[in-house]
Amino acid sequence: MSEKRKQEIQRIKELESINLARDEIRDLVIDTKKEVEKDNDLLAAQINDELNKRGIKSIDIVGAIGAGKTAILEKITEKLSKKYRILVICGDITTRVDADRIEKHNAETVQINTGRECALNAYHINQVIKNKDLFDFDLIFVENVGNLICPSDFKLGTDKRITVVSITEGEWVIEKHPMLFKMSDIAVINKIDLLERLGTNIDKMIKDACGFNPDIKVITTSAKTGENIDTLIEALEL
Ligand SMILES: Nc1nc2c(ncn2[C@@H]2O[C@H](COP(=O)(O)OP(=O)(O)O)[C@@H](O)[C@H]2O)c(=O)[nH]1
Ligand SMILES: [Mg+2]
Repeated sequence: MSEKRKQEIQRIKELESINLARDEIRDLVIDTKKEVEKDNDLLAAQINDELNKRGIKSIDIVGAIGAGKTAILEKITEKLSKKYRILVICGDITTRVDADRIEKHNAETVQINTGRECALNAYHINQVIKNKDLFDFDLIFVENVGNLICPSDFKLGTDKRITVVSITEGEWVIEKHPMLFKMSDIAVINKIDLLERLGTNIDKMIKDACGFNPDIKVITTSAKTGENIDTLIEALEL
């Protein structure tokens, strides 16, 4: 990530913290948040080293509830399981619905229930990889808790991050969530099978994503019809 983008992200984070506490303790709150993040980032880097050492590719998927993260993973794992041994780690506050769905498509799954936490963090992922025999896998996917805000605070140690939005969320959804797009390698705009009905301005969505992050690859998909799922798989550069 470029220095300029890192600085932009830091500025947004400090802006968020301004309304967090009374004047006297505000600096302390901002510093504590920075420390928590630094600690998480350190562990994420260790996780990434460990996975790389073992030749395991890893990708995490973030996005709002209902954008189609699980549906996309169902399609991807179905195709890739012919070639790779896949582990999918699913984050959800209470259920294992997503893990059960994905398991039907030839991938092993682990469900993490976060309780009230709105995002997975590196400690969750570390817990899983410590307790798994990593020699059993070539590829790890992580589906984060459905949320477009909190996951931007926590790197997970994966090689790539995909952010998924869908056209049912409206053409402003990317414009309103700069952070995740700045931090992602791939932006997926899903549910394009519904375009005719909804008339969502996809060109604006693509322009917004590229405006936040000139390096991002934007791919429009339908997890329902399978359109462009192969293009997404290519973009994973496995
Ligand atoms: N029409 C249409 N529906 C989709 C598509 N992708 C997902 N869905 C539906 O949207 C709902 C939410 O999908 P899900 O994969 O659970 O989203 P997640 O919460 O992001 O994991 C489900 O009813 C899916 O069947 C798509 O590309 N087109
Ligand atoms: Mg899901």
